[in-house]
Amino acid sequence: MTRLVVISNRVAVPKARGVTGAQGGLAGALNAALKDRGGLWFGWSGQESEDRTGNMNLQRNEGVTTATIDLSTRDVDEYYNGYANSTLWPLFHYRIDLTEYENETGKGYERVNDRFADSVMPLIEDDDLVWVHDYHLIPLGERLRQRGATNRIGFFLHIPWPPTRLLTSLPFHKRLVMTMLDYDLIGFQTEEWLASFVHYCENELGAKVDRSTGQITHEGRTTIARAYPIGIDWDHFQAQGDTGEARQAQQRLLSSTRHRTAMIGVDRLDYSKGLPERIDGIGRFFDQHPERTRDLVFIQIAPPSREDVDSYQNIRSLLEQKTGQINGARSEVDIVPIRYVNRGHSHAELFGFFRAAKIGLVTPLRDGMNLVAKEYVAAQDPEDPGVLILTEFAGAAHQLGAEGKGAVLVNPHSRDALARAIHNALDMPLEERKQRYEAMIGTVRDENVHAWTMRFCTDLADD
Ligand code: ADQ
Repeated sequence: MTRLVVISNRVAVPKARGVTGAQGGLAGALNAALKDRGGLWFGWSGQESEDRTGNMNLQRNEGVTTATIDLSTRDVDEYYNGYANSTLWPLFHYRIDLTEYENETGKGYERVNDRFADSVMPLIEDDDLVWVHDYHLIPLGERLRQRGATNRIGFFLHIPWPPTRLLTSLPFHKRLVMTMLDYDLIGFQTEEWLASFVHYCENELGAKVDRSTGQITHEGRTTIARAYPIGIDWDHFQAQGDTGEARQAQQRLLSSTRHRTAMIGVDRLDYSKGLPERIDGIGRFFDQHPERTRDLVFIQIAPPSREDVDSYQNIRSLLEQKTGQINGARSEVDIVPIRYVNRGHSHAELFGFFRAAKIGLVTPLRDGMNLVAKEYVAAQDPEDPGVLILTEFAGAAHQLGAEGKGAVLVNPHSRDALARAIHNALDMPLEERKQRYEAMIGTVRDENVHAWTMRFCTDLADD
């Protein structure tokens, strides 16, 4: 089997033992694929120094080598906080109101992609399969080709691909997309994002597209673009659910909510996750059904992320303010309707919380896939499953909300729709909850992250 080289912004450096067992999720799946084939994982160490040191840190464990480099403070400002997280992330999540269009950070982004290419190129061998991940590294394939790489090189985008009319607001958008034609295979989370990409290639580049094969040809370059919906690490997550830590977490939540139904949200603190809109929807539900304040408690777990970016600081204070208003208006001596927890939890604890919560509220305004929705379903008791309320605008809705079965789909922008969905979920009979759970669980179990890795790598090696 050909060796695999994974390149992503950050590298999950494996522990000395039990690499996949300890991590789970994407990191675990990539490590498993790397271990199967033997391989290398390259990226940024997460460290920054005043001036870049040029040093590479290499570690080897059970057939997997990780190689990391540090970035300079300027690189982190321009590439990571700047172009990646203040330009591409908001734009690709349809938030041109939050998108910063700065040529300077764009140059920093290109410089760091060149730097990645320079650093990783000597580590790539002739027959290696190379798999580049996410919006931080869109031009990396082109940069590797410029340095002579003739390998099969694939790219997977974890976030949505925006509609053409939004993408054209980005200066130099053609230059960015043209770089993607140097990949042999491009993966998107859903057919919807794939269709937006194909639309752009046809209408803005004038590329020739063969929809049956996914082939896109332009100016002598051909790539293949397809949808590869990512899944959770099912086995790892189930094993987490079987621990004392998970059972304790479940018990803790159950005993603290007593006779009330617990409804849970778990998200990184990010404006794409629709958190203020979610709180507004809950507020509308309590306004419409004040007598049910004694029936429902909402727990939102949202650890801070990307705190160096301004728009992320604003979301935190907005959320605290909205939560405070509802709690101020509706609390009793023995009741607080919303609990807002500003820190992360282990997957074992999350499993326990998900199982204790009879409603899972996953309402991003836009999300590439959303693995929390799948984890919530995976943690349910088949004999007494909870209800998943899921945004229409996440990739996961394509798999879990089809034909009115499975998740209760909701428009996350509408307070009334959210309030109605909560009301519906709160009173849903056991029979319907079971039917909806049955409609989702097979997909969550079988279309897991290992199947996803296998599908992408097989196509990349074969096509
Ligand atoms: P994210 O935006 O980070 O990922 P998501 O897929 O929901 O979104 O979560 C990834 C993981 O983080 C999940 O395993 C979840 O359990 C964990 N997590 C989230 N909040 C947590 C919390 N409060 N405490 C502890 N753990 C938490 C990006 C894209 C998604 C896409 C993934 C994978 O934005 O659309 O699904 O990549 O491709």
